[in-house]
Amino acid sequence: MSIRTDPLDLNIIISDRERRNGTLSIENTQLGVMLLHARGYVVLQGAIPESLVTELYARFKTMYKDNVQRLHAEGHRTRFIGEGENGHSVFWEKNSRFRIFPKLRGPFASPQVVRNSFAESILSETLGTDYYCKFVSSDTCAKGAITQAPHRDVDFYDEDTARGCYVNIALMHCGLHNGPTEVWPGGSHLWRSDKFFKFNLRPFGEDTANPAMEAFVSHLPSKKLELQPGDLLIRDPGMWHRGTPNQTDEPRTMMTIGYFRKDYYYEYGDPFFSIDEEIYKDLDPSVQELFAPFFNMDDWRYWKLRKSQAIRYLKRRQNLSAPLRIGIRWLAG
Ligand SMILES: O=C(O)CCC(=O)C(=O)O
Repeated sequence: MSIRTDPLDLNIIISDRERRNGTLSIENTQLGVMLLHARGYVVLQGAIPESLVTELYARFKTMYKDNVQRLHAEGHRTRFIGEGENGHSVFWEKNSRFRIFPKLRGPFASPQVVRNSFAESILSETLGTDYYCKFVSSDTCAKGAITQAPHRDVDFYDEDTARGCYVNIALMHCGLHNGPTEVWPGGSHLWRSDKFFKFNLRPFGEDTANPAMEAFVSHLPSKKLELQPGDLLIRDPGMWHRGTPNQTDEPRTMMTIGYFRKDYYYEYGDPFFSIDEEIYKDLDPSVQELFAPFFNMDDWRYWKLRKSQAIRYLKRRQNLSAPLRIGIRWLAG
């Protein structure tokens, strides 16, 4: 009896030869690029060595525990918690989902994590060789998290290719039992915004119920993705997806890193949540290159980021005068 494999589970298994060379073969690069383009995602199985995943996960668990304590200390009054005095990570929590931005030190700064050599050929073919990294974060789904609304993570595209790629790295078994990411496979370059807005389907915003979108996507096939520790998922942030609940007591976690084309500014996330001047200087040159636009005053992204930071800072301040509030709204566009 033959066992049929779901084609949506078919991905790239890195061969011994590719592992020795440290890069994907031309055939696998082409397959990866096409799957990302047409299906919206591709998984590179075993892209991160086991010893590194073990170290990442151990460090992550400490950071998570620390942050849960910080959240409790705040009496859950705030959902956004900035850098602590002891070099704590920036994070926020919504409905038992944590987005934590680790500092790029130790294993988190490894080029195998931030500039993975197997993902490189797929990313540079999709985004151009001069793509940049906007943020390094993690998605943790703890017990109590609810099913998110289906959403996309990026504006609609006018052009026929993705403007960015999200990379998720599983730090543990992210299975069907502990809150898998559900995706609606498909090339997002085919989706057009006008119908969504005209029919009030609200393509963005995962944390508020979206019955119209739920009704629509219930007519489309979806897939809950399963990742083994060290698997690396590359996905188009325009592909519909959502987080699902974790029924277990152990929070499910994976890293989430955002890469973008050099001519596109992605508002979400901030590289300075993970790096500062000092950390930047210590980074491997291949990783440093990904953040260089934010340290170069001649680069437009340097100023764009400073402007967003200033607006974010001002928005958080209470008791602003009315003219200042209007000014901020105008600046934010
Ligand atoms: O954690 C996940 O599985 C997905 C989370 C997600 O899509 C989000 O928070 O935007």
